[in-house]
Amino acid sequence: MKLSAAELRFVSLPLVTPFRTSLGTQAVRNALVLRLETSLGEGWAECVADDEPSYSPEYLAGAADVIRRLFLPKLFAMGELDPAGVAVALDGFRGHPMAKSAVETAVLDASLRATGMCLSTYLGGVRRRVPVGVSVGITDTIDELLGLVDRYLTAGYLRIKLKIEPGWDIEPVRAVRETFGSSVPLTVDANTAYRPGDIRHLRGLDEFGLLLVEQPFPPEDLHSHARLAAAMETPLCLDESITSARDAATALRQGACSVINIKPGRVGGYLEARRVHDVAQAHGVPVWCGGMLETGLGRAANLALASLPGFQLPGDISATARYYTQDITEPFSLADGHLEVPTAPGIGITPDPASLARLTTSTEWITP
Ligand code: SMG
Ligand code: MG
Repeated sequence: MKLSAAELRFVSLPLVTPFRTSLGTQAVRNALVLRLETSLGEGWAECVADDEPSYSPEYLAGAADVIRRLFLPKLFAMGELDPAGVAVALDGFRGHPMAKSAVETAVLDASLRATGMCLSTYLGGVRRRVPVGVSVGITDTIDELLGLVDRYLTAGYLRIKLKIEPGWDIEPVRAVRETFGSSVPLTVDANTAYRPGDIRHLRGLDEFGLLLVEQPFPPEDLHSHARLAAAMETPLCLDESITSARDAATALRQGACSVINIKPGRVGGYLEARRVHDVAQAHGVPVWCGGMLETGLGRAANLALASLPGFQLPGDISATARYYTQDITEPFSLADGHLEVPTAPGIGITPDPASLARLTTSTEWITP
């Protein structure tokens, strides 16, 4: 397969309601859509970086720059392009896993489309539909939070994740438990908002029977995660800290987590995501698929990933309506708390041309 041209497109999707986390509040999802033209046909992917480097060091304009100026020229120069060769070709460039993931996924999509295989089959998926949860942002009041949780439980979501931060942790969790009972699968995600001195406070979450506590401390601080994991009964899950299968092995060896949130963008692509899954499987540790408010392109590919056997907890792969009234692809909807794994070749979906055009803010065409 040979790469002949690439289209880089910025799209802007208004959120149905602003999404607040310990990192800030987001009202619009701007994303980068990549379309590659190859000798075997086209391939699509999105880059999940945000506008600003707050969740991770990557940001959209930077991702577009590194793809346009460094990654694509490398791939144009390759005689034979194949999915596994992308990471090897880009290995000399440090970091930028979300940008690398977008490029690799688009190559993978083109290659699988050409052979007629869907991503789930390629990765080793074993499920046709996957259980999904919903991530609930920080709200102004507890009442508002309870209203949202009620709505999502009624919609059928199989797990509720509450975003927490110092000052918004024990009380909202207690209110949700008191209102909806102890049987609702419940987790919390701090997006690195706590410090080592908060270990005693965080142990206060143990009384609520949470499935897991996600990423309380900064990404580099495996030591504090290991201390908390030893001090707490609730399983500890890492998100931001895990940027590769090697990181996963290190974190598990250090006892820094007993569950892993896998996001393909954060680890450099679906192939590395599968390796993270495999490392966790080898340790008997469950994984689940995280979310980055993906458009339908990323949502489709994440469903394929979540069909692998080690994905034992509901993912942050909510129905399209959780975030968007209008997406660039046809929407994914919830049935019985599950989303269906796409079975069409490649990532299994392409943008709807009219919706894509309507939501596009700029387009760039790149040739060798
Ligand atoms: O796509 O449903 C989704 C978002 C799920 O909470 C979610 N993602 O840390 O897990 C996480 C966050 C990262 C994005 S918000 C900064
Ligand atoms: Mg998280």
